[in-house]
Amino acid sequence: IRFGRLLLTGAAGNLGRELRPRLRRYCDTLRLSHRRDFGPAEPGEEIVLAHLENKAAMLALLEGVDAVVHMGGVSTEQPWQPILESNIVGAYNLYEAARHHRVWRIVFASSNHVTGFYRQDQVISPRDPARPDGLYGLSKAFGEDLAQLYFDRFGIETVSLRIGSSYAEPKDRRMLATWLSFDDLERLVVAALTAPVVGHSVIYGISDNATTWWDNTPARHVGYRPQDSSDTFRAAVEARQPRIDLDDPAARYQGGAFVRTGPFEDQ
Ligand code: 15L
Repeated sequence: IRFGRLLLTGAAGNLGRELRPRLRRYCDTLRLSHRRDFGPAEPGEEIVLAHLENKAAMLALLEGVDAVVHMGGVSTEQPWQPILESNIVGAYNLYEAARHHRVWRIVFASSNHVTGFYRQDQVISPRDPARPDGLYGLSKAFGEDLAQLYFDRFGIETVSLRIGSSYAEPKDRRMLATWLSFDDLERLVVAALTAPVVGHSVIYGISDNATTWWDNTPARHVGYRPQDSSDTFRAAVEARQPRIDLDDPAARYQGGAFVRTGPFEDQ
């Protein structure tokens, strides 16, 4: 499948930068958006800057778009105000604009922090209830609920990707379970864009790691087949981090350090 115009939000972010050259191969025009200037467009690209909380700007951003890969928004635990603006109001503005312009599919960068308060000795699936580990995870849970509402009411399809840890390499022991390689990120996004019927589907974004807390069986219809594994890095990671402190909640819960970081004033 090749798209006419694909929109990538958060194009200058960590994962946006990885997806930018990769997604160009799947469309005639890749529209790139971010809240701040990030340089010129390359051939086959167009740049439209927009703040997610600006409804008029979001309406203009989605005009003429076939599908959206929404990587934009706050991506770590932050104070309430930026989360409210980018991830709550911003997600609403995006779906309202999609409804207005009849955009048929959105790939939503959700996060494993929607379920960060499950323990690391539990294997859960996208069907288990949310257990956000902070305001950031909570805002992503809102985004997923929004996606469900816009499918049920308006038929706009979404695949919510509960991305684990997408970096060049796993950095610590937790990431042996949560790691998603950049090549697998591309496979995941392309599967989410091209699967014939998704309704609103939720899938964890992980490579084919031996250790895993997430069972993606309910999302097999998305057709994502990871080809990389954190196991390649296991020996090096374990040598670097020989011991884990089980008194530290970051070592017990799936959300890692997110379960004890946050804007709560008394912390
Ligand atoms: C996330 O949601 C963050 O965007 C990213 O910075 C990582 O920390 C990741 O989760 C993770 O859980 O490792």
